[in-house]
Amino acid sequence: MATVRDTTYDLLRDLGMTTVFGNPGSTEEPFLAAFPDDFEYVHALHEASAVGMADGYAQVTGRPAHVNLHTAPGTGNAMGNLVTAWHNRAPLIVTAGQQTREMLLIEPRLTSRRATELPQPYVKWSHEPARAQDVPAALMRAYATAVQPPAGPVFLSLPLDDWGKPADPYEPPRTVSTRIAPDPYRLGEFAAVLSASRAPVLIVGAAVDRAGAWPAAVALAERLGAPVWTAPAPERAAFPEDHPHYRGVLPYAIAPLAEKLRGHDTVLVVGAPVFRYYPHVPGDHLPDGVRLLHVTDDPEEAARAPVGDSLLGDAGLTLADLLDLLPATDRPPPPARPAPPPPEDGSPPSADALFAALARYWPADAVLVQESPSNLSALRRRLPITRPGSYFTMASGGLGYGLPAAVGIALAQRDTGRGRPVVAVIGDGSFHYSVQALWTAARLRLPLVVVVPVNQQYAILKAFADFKQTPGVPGLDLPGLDIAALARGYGCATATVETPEQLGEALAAGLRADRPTVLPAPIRTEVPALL
Ligand SMILES: Cc1ncc(C[n+]2csc(CCOP(=O)(O)OP(=O)(O)O)c2C)c(N)n1
Repeated sequence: MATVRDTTYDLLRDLGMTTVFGNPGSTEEPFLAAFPDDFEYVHALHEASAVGMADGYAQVTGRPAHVNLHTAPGTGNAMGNLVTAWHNRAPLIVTAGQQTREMLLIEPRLTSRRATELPQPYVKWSHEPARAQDVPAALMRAYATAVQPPAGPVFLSLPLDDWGKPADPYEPPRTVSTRIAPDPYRLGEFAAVLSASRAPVLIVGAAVDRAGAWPAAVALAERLGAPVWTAPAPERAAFPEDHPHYRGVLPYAIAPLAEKLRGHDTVLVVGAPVFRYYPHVPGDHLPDGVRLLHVTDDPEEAARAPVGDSLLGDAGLTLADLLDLLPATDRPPPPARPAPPPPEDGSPPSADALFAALARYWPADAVLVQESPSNLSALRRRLPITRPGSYFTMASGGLGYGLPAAVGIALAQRDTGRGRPVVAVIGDGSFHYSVQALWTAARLRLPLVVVVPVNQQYAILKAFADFKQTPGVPGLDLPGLDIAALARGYGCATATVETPEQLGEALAAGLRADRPTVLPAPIRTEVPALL
């Protein structure tokens, strides 16, 4: 007779979820026992890394990823990157072990108390099945919940004695839709506002990339003759950043953002929150008389926008529909952006000079993973993203995502056969939050290159302290860290990049290697302004 375990593996197989990211414990062993040959267990040394890898993997494969965690402590360790997965809209099925049902009443060691509350509010659904026989159907419901818009993580707490119980008859997978088409009447209203607009501007966000809708965004911008901005702090790039209409990433504060929109009468935001602000710089959200139209597939995101009218819809479907409805205009295209001046020389180099070199040696099809807070604007200025699916970072503000995400992204590049090179730029502070992901990359022999700009400080926090005029904050310096030794300890190749020119050779060698390479690059320590 089939057990709950047999039926669950059959369902996982039929759902195409044969990769499990995790870190095992005794509460998971009955599930993992006799692990099937056609499944792959991606062993992370810490749960934050398991979740970050699964998130990157899910985003690149475009399919949900399974993470298996150890009861309460494992779920706790995973929480930071679960927050990120929620904001990233990453469809993760997170399962965690639970103590034996028969003993739960007396709360033995490794009981997860109120297990379903633990990951809240950063999962779309959290459940501990009432009966062992419900585990496969709960998994199906978890899957259906994770992939429907807005996609995101779900959580199942699974008692360890459930796996050997007799199963109900196997139910093959159900399917659900993953895109919301916009209401045609309201879409018509949006199109009418845009066609009557004197000076429209388009603001795009990560959902445009998730929807594979770069061509539609470009076509709409050209149809409208509109300049294009990326919404603040984007987790993915959504528009070719070398396109003549492209203006850059909007600032993440209320007043400076509104200032950039001055002169326009209509703002169309597609696939981003309105807006992802960070420091509080009070002011009007929009210049006087500006009308904002917001397209999102998330009713909560629509509800919490401080200004504007919203239309619920998938970014790609809505852009395509708007294109059908909007006539050509004779509005001249906006003037092209001036190229940045060459970076200044110096030793150690500035972040700007380092990234100018990175751009020179950048393989055209490479994917950038970014977690380098104070150097972000220099990186984005020097290294424009010109192809879809080429830029990933966290939408949450939580560190410890970039390094494991890069491992998951590199694995997905290999598993999907796309084989695009993956380069991560990770600050010397950010490097430590999920550093053990390097070991998994080494075990998997992934040719991932990690460039670490070494400024020996939390520069962004110094910038924030300057901005808020809060001097004397402790814990903002990072002396005495040996990045190369850590990289070697986890099985990576490493070489210090002393001058920007050395980056070319080091990068090419790393991308040819059969293991990850970490490239610490000392940079100047001046603190860039927050805004
Ligand atoms: C999990 C987590 N802990 C702490 C912080 C606060 N924090 C934000 S940026 C930062 C420093 C990042 O340092 P580094 O990677 O060296 O980048 P730099 O600012 O120097 O460019 C810290 C500690 C955070 N965002 N997330």
